[in-house]
Amino acid sequence: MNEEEHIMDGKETNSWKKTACIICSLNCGLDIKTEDGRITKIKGDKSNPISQGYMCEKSQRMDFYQNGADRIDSPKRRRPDGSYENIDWETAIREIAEKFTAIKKKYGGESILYYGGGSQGNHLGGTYADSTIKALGIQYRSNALAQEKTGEGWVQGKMTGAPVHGDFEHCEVAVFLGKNPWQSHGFARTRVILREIQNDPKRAMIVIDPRRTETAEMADYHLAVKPGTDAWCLTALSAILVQEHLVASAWLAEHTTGYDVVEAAMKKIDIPHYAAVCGVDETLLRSAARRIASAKSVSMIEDLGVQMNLHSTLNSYLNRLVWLLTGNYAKAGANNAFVPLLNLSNSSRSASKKSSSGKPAAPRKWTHSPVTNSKVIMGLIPCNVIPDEILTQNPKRFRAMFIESANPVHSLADSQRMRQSLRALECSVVIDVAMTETARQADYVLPASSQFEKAEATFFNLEFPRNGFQLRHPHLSLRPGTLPEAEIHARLLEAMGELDESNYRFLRSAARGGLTTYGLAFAWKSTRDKKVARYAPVVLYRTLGPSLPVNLAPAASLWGISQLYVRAQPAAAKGAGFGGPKLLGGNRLFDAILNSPSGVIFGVSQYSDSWDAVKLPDHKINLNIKEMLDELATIDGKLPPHRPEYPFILSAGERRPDTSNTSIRNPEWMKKGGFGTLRIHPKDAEALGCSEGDWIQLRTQRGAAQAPIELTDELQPGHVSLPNGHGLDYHQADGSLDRRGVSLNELTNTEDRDPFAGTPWHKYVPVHLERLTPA
Ligand SMILES: Nc1nc2c(c(=O)[nH]1)N[C@H]1C(S)=C(S)[C@@H](COP(=O)(O)OP(=O)(O)OC[C@H]3O[C@@H](n4cnc5c(=O)[nH]c(N)nc54)[C@H](O)[C@@H]3O)O[C@H]1N2
Ligand SMILES: Nc1nc2c(c(=O)[nH]1)N[C@H]1C(S)=C(S)[C@@H](COP(=O)(O)OP(=O)(O)OC[C@H]3O[C@@H](n4cnc5c(=O)[nH]c(N)nc54)[C@H](O)[C@@H]3O)O[C@H]1N2
Ligand code: SF4
Ligand SMILES: [Mo]
Repeated sequence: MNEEEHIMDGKETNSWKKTACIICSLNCGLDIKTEDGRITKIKGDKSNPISQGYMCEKSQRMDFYQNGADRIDSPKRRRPDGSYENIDWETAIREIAEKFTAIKKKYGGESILYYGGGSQGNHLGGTYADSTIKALGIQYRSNALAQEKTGEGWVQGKMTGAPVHGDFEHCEVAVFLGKNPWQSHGFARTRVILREIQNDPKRAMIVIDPRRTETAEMADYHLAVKPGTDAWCLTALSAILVQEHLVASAWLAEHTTGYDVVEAAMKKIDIPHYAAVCGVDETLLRSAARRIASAKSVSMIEDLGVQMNLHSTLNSYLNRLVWLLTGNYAKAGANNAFVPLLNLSNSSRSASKKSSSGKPAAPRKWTHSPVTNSKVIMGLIPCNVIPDEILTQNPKRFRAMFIESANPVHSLADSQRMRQSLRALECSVVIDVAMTETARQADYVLPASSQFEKAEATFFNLEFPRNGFQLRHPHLSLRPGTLPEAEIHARLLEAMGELDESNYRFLRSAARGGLTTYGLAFAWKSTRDKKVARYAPVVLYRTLGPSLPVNLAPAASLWGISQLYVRAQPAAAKGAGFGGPKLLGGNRLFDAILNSPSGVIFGVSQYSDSWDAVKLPDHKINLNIKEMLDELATIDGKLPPHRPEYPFILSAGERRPDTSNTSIRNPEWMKKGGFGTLRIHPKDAEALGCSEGDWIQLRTQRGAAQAPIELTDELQPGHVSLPNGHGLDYHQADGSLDRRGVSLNELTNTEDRDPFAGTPWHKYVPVHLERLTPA
């Protein structure tokens, strides 16, 4: 693809073009206009089948991402003094291929950690990374999901084996646990639906959050727990359901196993005591539990307030008990097993079972990390153990890291140790659009084309019963010097000698005959050429890619994904019109994806399909997880720790209108209001001798920072909060550094983590506060 083709394709015309917002997992459909390489106008795309024109104010910031001053346009190699020199692509690819191949030979592929693979807006690159992972024999992976969703994933595996999503549009009662959807979103058309629930007297909203959030403000029941005490609150809710005989007994008998064990545990719970520990009035707890039990349907969603907190895996279990004890699964308005186009957790599972060092090895399941022996969940090692897996003399330590579309130095606990870890490796590579905090520690940095310059998509497709997917077309020319990830991975495999023309030629000519010919040719070739099957994504890119409409080559892996989907999910595919003979159904779906710039409905399910999705014997849900009930039995004696030297609890990472993880780096996008304030209760401020806007010094066990304060009685006394994603080292075009706000993970500790899943306790960081400016 070249510049000329772009112009001929009419990309830079003044018309509205379909794309999506890249800031959060909703990826709301957008119509944009572009001019001279800039995104100049943005509105909601009414024809997007999922977002239907909905968007929030953050969508207006796309050009801050597209034209960030610290975007990179050349591969870079680190010099011994820590500065970077530009090198050409050929040198970069050759050196990276050589170094990683040598590391694989010397220590085995299990010594290389792959991190990332896509963030809130871009998952296509990760489909090609799969080929590099296989070529290098990489066994261990991690990404942001392993610092929030793995506890939930583990519990889910034990209870149903299927990921679920609430049907907030139709539920009678919505429960938000440690989740502030007004700001953070999390289900389609969030604010519209929140308003509908708020305005309908027959429906109710329950919010469990220590803070009176925008969502809590709208709620009928706000259970303002003390920070870190959700396990007591959720246990009390289940205990009330059991002790007041509010459980769905017939439903439980028909659809679940293990209720007797749960019932026995909940009968023992001293409800007034648990209410006192979590600080919620017992009467309010009881009325919330009764409201849940009396509702025709309940949808419940949990997020970082509990997933990055004490007892996080236990909380995920207790959350599920609340809606399962009341029968809220597999029906309209309740939680259902959505049908994904590509399962994000399965896709991150490593495939090869043998040692890649060339020596014969006993088949091994890569179920635990090599050094700390931490559980691999959803195919991922916990983010919090990464430094311990590197900064050690253990011979099994990681020797190299491949990082793609992620900023772990900034986003993972203990930035200082993450920096040390990267520098301790024998080789590290970062693929990113910008010169991030992580890129600044890597041996090689490869510049990716932006999400508006290449075909892109995400697999955050969580809707039920109608599920949709959008392939976004590129609308701006590739920035010179950058490449789409598909091309980067293809070049890496070729440089490693894994693929060449002999693997491609036949398939490339078959592709000219159309998808049916191609499909038959692919089936034939992949049985004769093992590499075609092994490296299918890159092979698709190199062979089918050139036959796709201009600039859509990086969408080629979606052909394979469409084929796998129609085979794995024939009922949902048929429901959406992609049934029939497998190859043809897959081809029709792929065609529809290519030709539906606003997105396509790829699956239509029945509520009863949620039962088929339950992977346990007889499709029955298991309620009895021994590890969780054992932990539950101990929490009484383990009240959240209080350390007198660090008397406040910091929520390190609140979602606000001015946060977007780190996808948007230029702090200029936040023009109004106090940027990066530490929110604090007026009484606490007074005790510290501070008033609005004063600067405060924060000190944790791990580090220190400074921030201006913002007084609010939305927080409880003793609880303070800082926004996520701030404190970036943003370099302006003239090279000057613009650093605003607190880089939170300079304050956090990797050891503060959940004992099961290793997820961090970022919402519970003990902190010391002191007024900075003298009174
Ligand atoms: N604006 C914006 N939206 C985003 C993002 C962004 O960066 N900016 N990021 C996206 C991403 S990656 C994610 S994962 C989601 C996260 O979305 P959320 O989890 O909803 O976001 P947070 O604000 O981090 O945390 C939610 C709530 O947890 C509460 N909380 C703190 N301590 C406790 C506690 O002890 N118990 C309970 N029950 N609650 C507690 C906080 O008060 C807060 O209201 O947001 C997504 N949406
Ligand atoms: N203390 C604390 N830490 C937190 C949180 C918190 O609340 N508190 N929140 C956590 C959560 S929930 C999450 S999800 C993580 C997010 O943290 P990460 O997973 O590290 O994700 P992002 O910060 O969004 O970084 C994404 C990177 O992708 C790059 N990028 C954008 N487009 C492209 C592209 O097309 N190609 C490539 N190759 N790169 C691209 C961006 O420049 C950016 O560097 O942060 C976590 N960290
Ligand atoms: S930030 Fe999230 S909710 Fe807002 S427009 Fe973007 S994708 Fe939609
Ligand atoms: Mo996240």
